Amino acid sequence: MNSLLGFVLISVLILIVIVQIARVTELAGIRRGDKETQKLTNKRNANYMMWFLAGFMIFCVVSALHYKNYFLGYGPHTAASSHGKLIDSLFNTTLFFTGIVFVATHIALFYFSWKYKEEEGVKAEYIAHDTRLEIIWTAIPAVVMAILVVFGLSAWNEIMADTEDEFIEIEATGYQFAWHLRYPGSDNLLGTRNYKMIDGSNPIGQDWEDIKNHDDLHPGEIVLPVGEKVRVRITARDVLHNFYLPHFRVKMDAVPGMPTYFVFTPEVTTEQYRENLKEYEEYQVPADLEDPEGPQKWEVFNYELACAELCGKGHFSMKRIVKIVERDVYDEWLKEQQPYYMTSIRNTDADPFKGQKLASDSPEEEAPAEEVSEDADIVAMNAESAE
Ligand SMILES: [Cu+2]
Repeated sequence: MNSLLGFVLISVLILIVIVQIARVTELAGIRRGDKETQKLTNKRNANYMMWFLAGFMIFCVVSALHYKNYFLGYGPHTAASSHGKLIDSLFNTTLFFTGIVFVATHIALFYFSWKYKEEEGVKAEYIAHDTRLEIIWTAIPAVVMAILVVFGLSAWNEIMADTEDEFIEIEATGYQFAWHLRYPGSDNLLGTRNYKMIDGSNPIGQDWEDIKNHDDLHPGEIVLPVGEKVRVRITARDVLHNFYLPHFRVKMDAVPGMPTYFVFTPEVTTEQYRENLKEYEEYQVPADLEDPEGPQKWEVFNYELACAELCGKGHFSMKRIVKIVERDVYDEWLKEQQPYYMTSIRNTDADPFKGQKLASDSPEEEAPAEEVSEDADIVAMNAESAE
């Protein structure tokens, strides 16, 4: 942070010095009233344009090459989901065409400033209209854009198609400022919600009359098995948020009152991703610079869920860890999670079934009763209804 500040300060100072020198030179020229000085300045400025062009182009290429292993889509950061590869290739196609335009227009911009600098006796030509030119600079971008749109649309339709196959459904609700995550529990069904029911003990407005809600889990992180299709239901509680899993190329707006979704299949476990990072120098450095003996960057890598919609001053804090694991580890983890209803709602005033027996809240395959809750009454009840 300090070195960055120093760099910015020095850059500003150098800029001020250059501007001051230029002003002094200019003033000296005006005092002399010299036409030659004017000519010289024009020439010098034109040459600066060419130097800037060369420097700028070299800077772009060198910095891109230097940082390529940090970019999504390059080096170790190839997509960790099956559809992500399609997005990456689409991105590279777009980059190819826009790259050509970027280089060509910048060369033209600075070259023309050099070539058409003021010269004595030369007057600029005035062209009001040129049909051929108009056709060329309309047709070429139109064709290129059409190609990109066609590719993009077909990829969009492929990626956004909802799934008929078997999938794991989870839910993410964005709010200022965090994600509330929900897993369907042992019945594999997410219970109904109603925003009017949101209160201190019911953060996403689950309807406790709906028994599908009784086994729903509220974990603090996303854990998913590798190679299995996941459908994420995405909603928001207050303002626009955006469900963004950069490493999986998953990105979808979270809109209050309008549920959206995204279907994807993670293909690389967190462990494998770390192993891939290990191969690259950039990640073989200490994760914490203050602790050179500590773990290296690749060792502490974690996938993350971010909010990609600037949603307020706590926007940055919406990060959540995402873990992709083998199926058995996932099953283990699932077993450890406790239904929110059982731990926080059951037999409180918010529970519509307070004091009543529930046959449905303990299906046979559910974890042993003592793991579900410490509450002795519930344990007894569960044992009863399981018979
Ligand atoms: Cu947000």
